[in-house]
Amino acid sequence: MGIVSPGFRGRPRSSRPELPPGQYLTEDFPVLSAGPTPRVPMDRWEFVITTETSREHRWTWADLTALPSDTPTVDLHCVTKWSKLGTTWRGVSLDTLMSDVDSAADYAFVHSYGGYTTNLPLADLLDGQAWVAYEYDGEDLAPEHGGPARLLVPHLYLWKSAKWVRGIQLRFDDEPGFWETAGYHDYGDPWREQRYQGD
Ligand SMILES: Nc1nc2c(c(=O)[nH]1)N[C@H]1C(S)=C(S)[C@@H](COP(=O)(O)O)O[C@H]1N2
Ligand SMILES: [Mo]
Repeated sequence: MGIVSPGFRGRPRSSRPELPPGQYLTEDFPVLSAGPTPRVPMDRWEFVITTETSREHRWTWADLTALPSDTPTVDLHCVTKWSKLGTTWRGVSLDTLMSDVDSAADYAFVHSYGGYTTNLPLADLLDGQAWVAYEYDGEDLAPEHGGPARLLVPHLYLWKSAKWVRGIQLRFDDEPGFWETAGYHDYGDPWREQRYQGD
C-alpha cells in the first residue's frame, strides 16, 4: 500500500478540518430570522453598553464608524447544521468598544432592535473574538443579515451573533436569551456540539 491511495482526490467535504462535528458546508448565505427585519432610521440608531452599575456607554452611527475597524475573515456555524467558511466582514472589535468601560461583570446579555436577545460570557466578546460588524464581503451589511450592524461572535453558534444589535448589558448572572430560553445552550460551542441545554 503506497502513501497516497489510488483514487484519492482530496479530502471528503465532510472531513474538512474547519467543519465542526455534525456540520455541512454551504456556499450560499441562508437567512435565519425569528421575526421581521427591523428598520431603524440611522439618525436614531445607537449602540449602548450598560455596565453592572447601570453606567451607559453610547455610540451613534457616526461614533461607531469613526472608530478603528477590523476586517476579520471567519467561519460561520449555525446550529441548524450549515457552516459557511471564509466570510469577510468589517466591524469594530468589542475590545475597542470596551476599552473605556469599567466592569467586573462575567456575563453579557445582548439585545437587538426588534427584541431578540442572547447571552454569553463577557470573556467570549474580548481578545479579538467579537465585533459589531457593519460590512459583509466589502458591502454594507444587508438588512436581512443584520444591517446596519450585527454582533459577530464566530467561535460560537451563529445564534449568538445578534443581528440588528442595539446594546449589551454586562451582568454578574447569566440570564438566558431568546433561543436559550427555548432550550438552546447557554454557551454554544460548535466544536463541542453544545446545541441544547444539557449538551
Ligand atoms: N436579531 C436577531 N439576531 C439573530 C437571529 C434573529 O432571529 N434575530 N437569528 C440568529 C440565528 S439562529 C442565526 S443562525 C443567525 C443567522 O444569521 P443570517 O441570517 O445572517 O444567516 O442570526 C442569529 N441572530
Ligand atoms: Mo441559527
